Amino acid sequence: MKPKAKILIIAGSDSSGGAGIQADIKTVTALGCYAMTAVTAITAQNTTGVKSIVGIPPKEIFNQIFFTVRDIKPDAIKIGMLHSEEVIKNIIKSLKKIKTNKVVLDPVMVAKGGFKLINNRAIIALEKQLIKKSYLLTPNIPEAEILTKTKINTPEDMILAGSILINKGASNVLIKGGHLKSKFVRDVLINKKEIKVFKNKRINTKNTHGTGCTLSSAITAYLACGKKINKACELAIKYVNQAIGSKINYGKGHGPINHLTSVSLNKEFK
Ligand code: PXL
Repeated sequence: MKPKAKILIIAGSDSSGGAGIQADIKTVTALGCYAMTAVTAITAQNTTGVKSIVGIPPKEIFNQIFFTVRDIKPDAIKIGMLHSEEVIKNIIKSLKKIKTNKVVLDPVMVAKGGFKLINNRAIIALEKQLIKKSYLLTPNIPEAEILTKTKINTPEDMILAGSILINKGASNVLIKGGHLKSKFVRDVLINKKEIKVFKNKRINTKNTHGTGCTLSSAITAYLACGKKINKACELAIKYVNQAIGSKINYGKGHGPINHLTSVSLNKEFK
């Protein structure tokens, strides 16, 4: 097959391959699209935790974006880990050079083992300056709590937090419900017109490293292919659930999900 659409991914590297830009590239590819990248930071990590982080200089992040998109135009953009205020300022500057309003912002804050991936000034810059540039914001519950200064214990709390984030300027917000303890996972999509709840049975496994990165990249791929926001979220959630369910069980800690769940090889490559 030929790629259906072109995606620019702006995110951090996860050496273990389960989350971050590695998860993003795998997802975009496994869903039939072409992935371009701007690396924001490099983490050394495995499934048991993060060892260290090195930020890429903001000017170099800008250069990766600017030089890449000058040549190949992306149909949509996915933004993940942005560790500092300076990086966020450069991302905003670079977005002005790109003619797509399909920007999906995953406000990455903490890695699975609890390691902080963003500093406090960057959280403020993200909240005050970047949310309003995004077509879709995809926080999990702890991220939504920080961005809205509310406590989220129920789906109703998620809806309230979602509406606060819409008022901060995002066109759509998908709050991911995986952190609430319940038999069913409810992800809530909100915009100015409607509220949609995606309800799925929880899959019991410790191997959920990279689910957030994967979900936001999958939505970006579907949006780039022309799907409407509801359908893009529905299909992306289905992809992540299948990827979790296929249980590859790598590593001693929180292992990766199976990004290849959507792929089958042609006969000549077997
Ligand atoms: O899952 C959030 C995330 C995003 N980006 C990078 C990460 C992680 C989690 O570990 O390492 C680079």
